[in-house]
Amino acid sequence: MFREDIAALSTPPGEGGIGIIRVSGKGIIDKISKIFIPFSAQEIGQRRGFSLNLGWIIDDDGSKVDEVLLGIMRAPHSYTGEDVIEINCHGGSMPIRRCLQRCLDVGIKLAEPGEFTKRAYLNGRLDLTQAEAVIDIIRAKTDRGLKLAVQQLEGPSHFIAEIEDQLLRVNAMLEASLDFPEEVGDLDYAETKAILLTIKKLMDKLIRAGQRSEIYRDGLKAVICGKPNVGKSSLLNALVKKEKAIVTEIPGTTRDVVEDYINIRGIPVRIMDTAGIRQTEDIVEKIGVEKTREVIEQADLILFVLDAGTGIDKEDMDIFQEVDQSRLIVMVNKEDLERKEISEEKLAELFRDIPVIRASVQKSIGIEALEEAVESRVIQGMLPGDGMEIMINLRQKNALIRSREQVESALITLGQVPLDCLGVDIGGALETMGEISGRTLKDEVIDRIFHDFCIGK
Ligand SMILES: Nc1nc2c(ncn2[C@@H]2O[C@H](COP(=O)(O)OP(=O)(O)OP(=O)(O)O)[C@@H](O)[C@H]2O)c(=O)[nH]1
Ligand SMILES: [Mg+2]
Repeated sequence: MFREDIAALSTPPGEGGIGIIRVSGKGIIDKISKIFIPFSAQEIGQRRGFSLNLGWIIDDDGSKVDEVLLGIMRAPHSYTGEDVIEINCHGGSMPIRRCLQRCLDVGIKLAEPGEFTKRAYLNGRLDLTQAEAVIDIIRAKTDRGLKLAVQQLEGPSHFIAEIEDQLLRVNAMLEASLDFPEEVGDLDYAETKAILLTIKKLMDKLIRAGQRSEIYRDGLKAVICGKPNVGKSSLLNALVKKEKAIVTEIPGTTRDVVEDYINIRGIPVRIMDTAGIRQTEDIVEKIGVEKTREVIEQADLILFVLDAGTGIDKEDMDIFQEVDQSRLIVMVNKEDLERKEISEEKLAELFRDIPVIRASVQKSIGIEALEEAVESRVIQGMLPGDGMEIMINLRQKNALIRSREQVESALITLGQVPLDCLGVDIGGALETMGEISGRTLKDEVIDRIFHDFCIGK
């Protein structure tokens, strides 16, 4: 298959120690030879295997553009599986731009986003789940997210392979009964059912792992809300460990949504402080309250702050009625005050089945308990322990859900419909599983997946 030679800047644009331009394709060594003069007497075309070559990128007229270090990785031992050259030039916008331009001058095309990784996939260096793991590694926001993505890179998830194996086994049993009924006899329904149930169980686990990975990949949106002056901004500052939001004793201080990223026990959390919700005639505050309602609507988690000093009043209860209680964590703040108005009985009565934390943000009490509550709230019922420490992305999860539907349909109709009807379900489930590794995916879909990558990757 003919593929053009491609080049792109693979390091972030802007100033840095070095900038790396990656070049891949069959003809690149000849082409780069025209614009590179090595310090050593040996031309790069004569270099075999892996080599590092110091020299100059030169202009048409032979003048020097930049001193560079050229890494050459010969096919097939490279990222893309083709000949790859990495030009390490000086990391400024001018040397990068000029060196890249020289590559284009000798007939190398600018790469599309993800094109290097796509070639690695097309050349069989990576399967689709591994290629997708590359994006997850680049975008990982916490240690835990990185660890899961790197695991995914190590090989096609053996759970997926296991499901495919089992489906193939059922398929083979089915076909044998259809084609050689005399020799094989009727399908062993009990065994088929047992295998299908095992498959379904494994799929359920993977889909749950998918929900967990979404959180590790995209982060969790958490909103701090409550009536004015309860200590919402103080809580934000305590969580992000800096004076991010303005704190005053005047109710109605915060108007805009103030947000930051934090890492709560490996879970990336986008935490948002909001204007206190109350009836107000102040135009600016009113807009703030509207904004608060919007972000609460989209939040995965709501931290509802109460004030031990004022007790629970109608304002608090109005907010409580308004928000989705299944996403709630209650925090009773200002527990350091002499006058404490909120009793244990009252909390138990009002917030049944909702985690409640007593805290004093000012005295740094309760922050750890809050983090613990966030963690257990998020991964409730889907914590590892089921051996599913893997990354499943949305595309893979959706394929699994569709495949599971076909397995379920096979389970329901098993023994009630002719065997070839059952074959349709099993075949369908197999085909859908193939989408995960890319085995049965259409080219347009594959193109779309790689377009999510950044340029130079
Ligand atoms: N005693 C005590 N005071 C606190 C505590 N946390 C916050 N405060 C005080 O409560 C007041 C309000 O704090 P903020 O963090 O601005 O409250 P807020 O909920 O963001 O207020 P608005 O933005 O006006 O809605 C400030 O004077 C804080 O110093 C606490 O744990 N104990
Ligand atoms: Mg505030």
